[in-house]
Amino acid sequence: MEILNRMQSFEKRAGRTREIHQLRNQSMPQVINATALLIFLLLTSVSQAEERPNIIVFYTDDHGHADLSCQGVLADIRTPNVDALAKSGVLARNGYSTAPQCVPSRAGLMVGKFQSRFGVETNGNALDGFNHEQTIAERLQNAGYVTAQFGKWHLGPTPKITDHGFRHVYAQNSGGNFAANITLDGKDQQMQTVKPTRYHIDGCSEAAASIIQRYKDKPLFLYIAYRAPHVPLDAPKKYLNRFPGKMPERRRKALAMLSAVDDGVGLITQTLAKHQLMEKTLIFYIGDNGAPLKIHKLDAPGGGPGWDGSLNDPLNGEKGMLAEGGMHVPFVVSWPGKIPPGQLYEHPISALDVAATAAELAGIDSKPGDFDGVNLIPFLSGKNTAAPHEFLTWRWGGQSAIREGKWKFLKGGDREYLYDLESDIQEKNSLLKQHPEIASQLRSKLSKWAEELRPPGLDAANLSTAAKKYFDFYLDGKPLTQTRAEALEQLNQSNQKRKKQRRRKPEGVTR
Ligand SMILES: [Ca+2]
Repeated sequence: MEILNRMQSFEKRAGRTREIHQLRNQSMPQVINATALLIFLLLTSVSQAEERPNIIVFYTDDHGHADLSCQGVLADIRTPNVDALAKSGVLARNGYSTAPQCVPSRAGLMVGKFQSRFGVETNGNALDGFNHEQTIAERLQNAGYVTAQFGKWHLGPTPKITDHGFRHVYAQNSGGNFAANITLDGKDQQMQTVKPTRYHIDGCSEAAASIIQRYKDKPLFLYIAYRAPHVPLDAPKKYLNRFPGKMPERRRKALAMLSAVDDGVGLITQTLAKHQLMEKTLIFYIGDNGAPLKIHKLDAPGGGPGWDGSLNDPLNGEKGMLAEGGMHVPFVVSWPGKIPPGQLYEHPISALDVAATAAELAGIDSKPGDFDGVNLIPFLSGKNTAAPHEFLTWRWGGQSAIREGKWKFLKGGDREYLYDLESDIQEKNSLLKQHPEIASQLRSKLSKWAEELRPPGLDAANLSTAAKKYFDFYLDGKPLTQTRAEALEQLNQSNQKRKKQRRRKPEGVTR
């Protein structure tokens, strides 16, 4: 009877009390048969629960495509722990974020739908649309996952992160005060403004490792969004000292911040390994958008906005553009035992795929229109060798783009470009005149998609002055209108203005 009672307690949770009740009123042979059936159901339920993996998303900020050592592009970057993650699974050669800017990119990732469907296309848009959407964290939380957010949010006030499906919050993206309802060692506290006691990247990693330790027996969803290497470039000596060579100071600082991120990835994977959780954990590592270079890559002293020291090589363009440099980002996926190791994956994939993949693995029912992405696991495991997407599409502030196979059609205001990315990943030679029919087909698919957005259409916004300058320089090969010295002077002036403003207005809880 004890086993029966235990089964009843388990099955009650699974909504099967009726079968147990019937079982109590049956004769012995029937009980044996029914018991065998229940034991089977019990075992399969347990195994289904066990099969639901932890899902961890590392999301870096303004992290250029070149800046993982496993990309093999530049020799100065060192990210051994992210390299090991890529080696254990997939390094995506064509991994994309949904926008060349923080807010829309994060909104798309969290909801799993292209963000202009709910009106969050650029940093300046109101977040009402986002606030009405269900995030993947909410869906996972409803499905029984323990959910936790670390680092940068940028989708509304940090104390409200819990309204978007995160039970635990350790929101820190600057040296200023931050909002947290857990301590560094993963214990609960009231949501409160907290003074930092660690470098923000280290604090996020430590808190995340504590949560893994605390919930080692439960399915977890961790969103670890380091504000790195986004400005202000604030790496402490410990990390700066790892890069002693001659180089621009902004480069050294970016390398140091990314080294702190890499240590964090190492701490998380070691914590998972310590509890034999690596094979039970799907990990994504994705950049939110390309590095800002501000054309000149000024090594300007005094911090402030400008080049963040990261690089998009060999891609053309930068943050704020739908050229490859703006949204073709570092993208790694690992799930030992489920995704074969050592893969370079060539088909284009998107940050939108994170939510669709997570929902499917968590057994969440979804309806058409819930997600724009796909479950990547059949593709990355090799079961399905087709391309995960027929095409990928973007729209951001007067720019729009579509990639289908090797072709990319890009539109900025009235300007149009067609690139063969297989032979021209640097987007140097537009083939619009040579292949007008391909451009026309892609334009028509892109237009059709854009009709579903809010507001609809390809020309819903104008190309900004800054973007016009970028298009002139990166895509149209026009000479620069501003010299390096003039750009430096302008940056220094804006830094001084910002410092004065900051003195007048002390920093509060980060947004
Ligand atoms: Ca960003």
